[in-house]
Amino acid sequence: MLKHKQLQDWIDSVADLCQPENVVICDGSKDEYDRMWRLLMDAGVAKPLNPERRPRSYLVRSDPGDVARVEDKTFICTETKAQAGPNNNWVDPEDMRATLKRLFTGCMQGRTMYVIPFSMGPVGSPIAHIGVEITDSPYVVTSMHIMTRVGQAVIDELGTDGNFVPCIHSVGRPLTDRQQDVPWPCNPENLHISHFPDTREIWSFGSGYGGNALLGKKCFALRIASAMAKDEGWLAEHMLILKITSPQGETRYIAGAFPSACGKTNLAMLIPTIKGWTVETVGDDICWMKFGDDGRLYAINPEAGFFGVAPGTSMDSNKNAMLTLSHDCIFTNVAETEDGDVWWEGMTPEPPAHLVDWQGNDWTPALDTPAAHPNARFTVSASQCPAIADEWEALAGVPISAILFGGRRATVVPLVNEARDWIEGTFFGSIVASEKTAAAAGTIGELRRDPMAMLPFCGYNMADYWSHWLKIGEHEGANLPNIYYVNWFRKDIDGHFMWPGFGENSRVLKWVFERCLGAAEALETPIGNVPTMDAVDFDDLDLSEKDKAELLRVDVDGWLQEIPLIREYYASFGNRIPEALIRQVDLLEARLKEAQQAVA
Ligand code: O2Y
Ligand code: MN
Repeated sequence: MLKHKQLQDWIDSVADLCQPENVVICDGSKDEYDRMWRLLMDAGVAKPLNPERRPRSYLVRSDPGDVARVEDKTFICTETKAQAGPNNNWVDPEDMRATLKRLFTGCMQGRTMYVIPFSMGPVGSPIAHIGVEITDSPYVVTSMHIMTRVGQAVIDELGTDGNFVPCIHSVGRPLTDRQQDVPWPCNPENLHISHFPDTREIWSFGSGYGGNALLGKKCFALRIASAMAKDEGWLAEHMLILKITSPQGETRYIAGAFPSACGKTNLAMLIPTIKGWTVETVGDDICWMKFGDDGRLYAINPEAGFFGVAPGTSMDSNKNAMLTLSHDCIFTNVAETEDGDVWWEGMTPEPPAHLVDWQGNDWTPALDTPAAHPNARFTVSASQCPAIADEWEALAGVPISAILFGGRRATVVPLVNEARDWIEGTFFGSIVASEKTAAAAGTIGELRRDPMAMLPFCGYNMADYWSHWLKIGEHEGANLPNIYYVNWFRKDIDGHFMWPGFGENSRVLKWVFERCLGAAEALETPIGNVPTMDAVDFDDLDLSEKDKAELLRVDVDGWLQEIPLIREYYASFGNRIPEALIRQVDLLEARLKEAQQAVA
């Protein structure tokens, strides 16, 4: 019996509904972790990797129909459709509750119901929040052990009446009449990832994979937390957090929002190519920021681990990640080598001659299917990262000096531009986009907007979220971070990337760092402050003067072509769009026209 009556009542009510064979309160111990792996190995879904190659690590193969988070089965259930906004799939809460009652009734029969008390953020941090996930998946228990802080300390922190976000998860495959289990039970036909932002609840049914099932991550730390943050005056963002240190030993913390699969983990673990500079990791995916007494925004990484995409990760693209993965790691849907290790596309220039692929079939390079699933993942404790910053678990968080927004833009957007103020920065964040289709010369490819990289993760109407950002800018006594729009993905007319990326991105971070210190040059332009050619450290880079100028050029005609697209995008949010953002478009257009006329 728990001391927290509301928690105990809730556990009892979920057990009544789901009818599990037994209930286990998780303690987060090593013993519990090992016990889960024994269950998963007995079920035939997990196997230990060669301990000489990858100590204490496991390979898991999911059902081929359950390999990624599923946006079209992700729902936001607010009282009105307008509260969820055009950025979300809305379902009336009453209707969703009826559906969930039907799905969850008896859904854990023949299974164990695990209750996982977890903290998002270091236990006791004023920026952290607590959740409790109920699940019938031992794989989820192991992953939550790594990705969050689980156990008695969390129950103690809750005391008798502390707040927690209830998160209910089932793979949706009851075992009735001693039915034989399958290795990876799931129920994709009835998938529902449902969020109730008003009551701060998450109900997930039918998937055992990643963002659908590890409910502390996208469901809590972004969708529910973004709604909490709006009501409470803080920010829950899809951002990495890094620490940068100059050769003089000065440090600054930078947060960065980039859409999924745009290299956030690589940037968070970057090894600078410029002499004397270091970058350390605080977080690679999610950032919670609250105001400190000094008016600055203090950030924590609410997660305790990394759940990264394996394909493309290599000693070249992310050495720190590769070293992090050398032991105590879960690999899901990667390929297996003959000596009991793992492999994925991009890990080495050439694939091994023979592998077992992510579905358990023999694989050779002659086949035209990938050996690892493109969304194959590693799950690993952040504490194992060689680049982890000492203060990554600081209870007070770290003060953020700069925020980066980035998308994948082959055209128009320069390497970096700085917002003149918070409002302009919010505007930049709101228009971030990636090009879906190739652009013809002088045109823009079809744009997929992903404002603040939050499109799949904002738990309410995106226009209200922008209003919230603007309100943060009005916080009394606020001493806000600078905001930057960055683009590593500019292409030349032959379609080649113009910027080398990876470790060379440290050159942009250096300019941002120096701007925060008031020590780097910039030109005022229609799109904010852009570095002068000399202000970016291009030393020893194989770039022509023409390339450098092009990377920093303000493409006045290109930006002017974007103005009607931005207006059209804003119009899709109707009259909820903040006036201040409409004004930003007008101001930008006026400045661009002035610049155009000055050239003519
Ligand atoms: O496909 C999934 O279930 C995971 S998605 C994910 C995982 C880690 C970090 N970011 C993401 C994302 O989609 O942004
Ligand atoms: Mn992400």
